[in-house]
Amino acid sequence: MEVSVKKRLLREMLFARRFEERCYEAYVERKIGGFLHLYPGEEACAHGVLEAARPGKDYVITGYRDHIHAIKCGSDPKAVMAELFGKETGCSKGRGGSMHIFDVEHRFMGGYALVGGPFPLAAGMAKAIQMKGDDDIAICFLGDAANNQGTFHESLNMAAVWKLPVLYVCENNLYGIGTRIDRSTAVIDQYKRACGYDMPAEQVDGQDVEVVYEAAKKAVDYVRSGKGPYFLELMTYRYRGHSMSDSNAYRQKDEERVWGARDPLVILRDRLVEAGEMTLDDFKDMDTEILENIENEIIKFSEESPDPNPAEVEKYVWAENDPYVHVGANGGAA
Ligand SMILES: Cc1ncc(C[n+]2csc(CCOP(=O)(O)OP(=O)(O)O)c2C)c(N)n1
Ligand SMILES: [Mg+2]
Repeated sequence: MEVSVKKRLLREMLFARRFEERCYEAYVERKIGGFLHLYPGEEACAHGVLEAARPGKDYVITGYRDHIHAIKCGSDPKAVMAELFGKETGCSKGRGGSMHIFDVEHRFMGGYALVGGPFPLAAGMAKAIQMKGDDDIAICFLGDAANNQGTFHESLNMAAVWKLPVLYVCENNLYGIGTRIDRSTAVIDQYKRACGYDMPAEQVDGQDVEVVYEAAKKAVDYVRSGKGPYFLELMTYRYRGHSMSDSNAYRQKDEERVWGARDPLVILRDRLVEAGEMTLDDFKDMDTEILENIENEIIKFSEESPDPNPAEVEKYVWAENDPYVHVGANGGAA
């Protein structure tokens, strides 16, 4: 990987870390409400995989831990933050919040609250790509616990039967909310489960963005060449609790220390510093610039944006034209 790409990835991952930490603060300040699932610790996963693909052109879908995937696809961070603030300028017009980031222009297809929901949706996107004869691919990110849903098995089976251009990426952070993987899952190594659907699968270190990139490049090339689906498992760790309502009391401190010592930003930063490509001061300057940008541009924009107009509460509701579910002004069915 070229030095310029490594430096850009370091900047993007540092931005992702600071963006998410600022979300945490804004939640504590009650500027963000509802559910909030953060990504610190897992940055190398989204960045390594999408760097190897065509972000903004390939179709990307994930679960509720979704802000950073959208931004890497090209979504404006201001529109993502404004969405979390519930503002009209948000990418889902403030109606969705954290779990429902969506940006069709950059082919970021969401943001889903239902665990396992994106597996079949990604297969459907891949089927559409295949029918159109395009060389795009669909990339579906999901967690380790999601693989215990029936949708995982149904989707991987059909993806293999139809040789769909879909890359399934498992962000294995060892936990589904407070349940450690060995208490919920018979087969611990997730990549082995994909073998039941006769597709190539690999497990790699999800903390080293270069390792993720190399593995993803192989996977993306395979899928794009029309050979069918591929399953990539990335071993990673989230630093915070599952969501803001999780006090994170169930993990051993030793385990947190081991993973904390393999921080994806530190791994890449130290590699660049040791190679003489940057200094620690350069890194600090980068950090200061990013923090200022988040505060002066992104947070300011989100705070100053208008709330949605309550009179438009039904505006983007798909069912609004259905006479059987629409509740009219008189309170009865229209
Ligand atoms: C269909 C469904 N069942 C249960 C839940 C509750 N739930 C929310 S997140 C979660 C755990 C998912 O863990 P994992 O897939 O490993 O993703 P991670 O949060 O670790 O990124 C569960 C069970 C849900 N949202 N949807
Ligand atoms: Mg998990």
